[in-house]
Formats: sequence, C-alpha cells, structure tokens
Amino acid sequence: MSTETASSRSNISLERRAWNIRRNALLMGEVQGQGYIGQALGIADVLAASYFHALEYRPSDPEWEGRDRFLLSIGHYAIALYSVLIEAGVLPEEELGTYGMDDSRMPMSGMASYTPGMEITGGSLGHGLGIAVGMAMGLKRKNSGSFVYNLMSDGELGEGSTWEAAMAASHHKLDNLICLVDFNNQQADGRSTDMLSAEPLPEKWQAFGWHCQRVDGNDLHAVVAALDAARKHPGNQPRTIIFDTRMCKGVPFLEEREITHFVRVESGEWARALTVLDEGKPQ
Ligand SMILES: Cc1ncc(C[n+]2csc(CCOP(=O)(O)OP(=O)(O)O)c2C)c(N)n1
Ligand SMILES: [Mg+2]
Repeated sequence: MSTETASSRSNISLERRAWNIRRNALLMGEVQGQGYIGQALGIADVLAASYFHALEYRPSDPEWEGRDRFLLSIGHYAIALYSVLIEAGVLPEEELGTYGMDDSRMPMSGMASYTPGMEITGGSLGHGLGIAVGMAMGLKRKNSGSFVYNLMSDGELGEGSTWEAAMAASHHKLDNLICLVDFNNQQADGRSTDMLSAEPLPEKWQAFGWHCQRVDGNDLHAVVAALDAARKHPGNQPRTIIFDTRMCKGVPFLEEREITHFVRVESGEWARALTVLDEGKPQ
C-alpha cells in the first residue's frame, strides 16, 4: 500500500486546503483576466473535503488502478479542479502561470488527454453521470473497491441524460457511485430554479432509487459528514449529495456582486480579491 493516500495527508487543516484552492483559482484567473472564478470559489470546500478527506489516490501516480475516480462533468469548472490538483501535488505549482495558454496542461475547459488527474473530458453538459455509471459498473465487474465520484452542476439537472443515468445506476445497484451536485442556483441564463426547477430535489433522487443528502456546501464540517455518510451508507443504492453553495464564496465584494454564470472581474480587482482572501487566511 502506498503511504500517500488522502487519509494520510491530514496535517494541514481542511480550512487551509480550501483557502489554498481559492487562492490558486484567483491566481489562475489573474493570468487570463477571466475564468469561471465564481464557481471555483463556491465549490472549493467540497473539493477540499473530497481530495483531502474522502478520496484515495496517489499524487505521483494519477492513474493508479486502485484510485477513486473523480469525474468533472462540468468542463467549465476546470479552473476549480486544477486548483485542487495543484494543492494535492498532482500538478506542479509552477505550471499555474500557464493557465489557458497554448501548450498548457491546463486549458480553460477540461481535457482528459491534457491533464493528469482529469479523468474525463466534460463540458458537453449532462454526460458525466452516464460515464460515471459505466465506470462504476466496470469497477464492480473487476471486484474493485474504488468509488466513482461525479461532480455535476444544477444546470445539468435539466438534461434528460442525467435522469436516464440515474435510473440505470439504481437499476444496477451501483453502491460505488457518489454523485456530487453543485447547487449554486445559477446557470447560463439565470437562476436554475427560475429556468427549469428540479425541486423537490432529494425526493426526486430518492424516487429514482438513490440515497440522497442535501447540505450546505460551504460548511466544511457538513460536507465532510455527508461524504462519510455517502461512503458508509449500508444499502446497495447509488448515493448523491446536493451541495448548496454560494458563488464567489470567500471574497465578499464578489459574493455581493450581482451574480451571473460568468462573474466579471475587472483587471484591477484580481489583486484586491487576493488581498481580501488573505485577510481570512486560516492556520
Ligand atoms: C449540452 C450543453 N448545452 C449547453 C452548454 C453551454 N453551457 C456551458 S455552461 C452552461 C451553464 C450550465 O449550468 P451550470 O453548469 O449550473 O452553470 P453555472 O453554475 O456554472 O453558472 C451552459 C448552458 C454546454 N456546455 N453543454
Ligand atoms: Mg449552476
């Protein structure tokens, strides 16, 4: 057994991990003067708890067969995943400044063939869960104990393919599948609940045969408890966690801005955002 699995790297607090992830995302956003920064700041706590509490993986061997798979269904959240992969040591910190540039291993939309630790090329929304179902079935056939995590968005709840995959997962009793839904209540044209409401969400997932929890995705303790409960749930159902998150979390002047799918940050504001983040730096 490797000694570098997630559970053995616990000397840095999850709060500090989440803060580092937010900082990495702001630094990358500053490189390009743009990026899906609202999403990255919002999901940082879920990523910290996933990569530094729940997942088993080896930073120096991202394709280790025994790893848990973490699928980024939402390719536009790539900046968020790069931020945690850098923090985890899967990607070197020195490459942070190449974000979005030609020949970078960190293109603005996630590409599996470019980036170690990027399991799938997401971005055509609504497909991650179906891919995760296939992976979870394959791992079961190999008698693997690994979990498949699929990080998807609330906008993807409006895709029919998501619900086809959800039905297949419970039909095949995929208890090694954990779906993480970032419910930031935003999508391209406005609030998700105004565009095409999928509420009541827990009841809907349960009706599709899933174990479902809903927690505050910016409360690290709640996120950790939900990830633990999802893994340990004794039934043979697939599991989902709905995380209610706040776009731009951790940078109050951006949190208060009229939030849209693409949060505009003016050129002088990146440095200000980093300064504000610094003020809340945890140990
Ligand atoms: C199948 C598909 N349709 C449309 C798009 C264009 N698109 C990119 S991001 C996005 C918003 C989707 O909602 P969500 O992921 O919840 O957005 P966010 O929370 O990031 O604002 C859309 C419609 C896409 N990538 N794939
Ligand atoms: Mg959304």
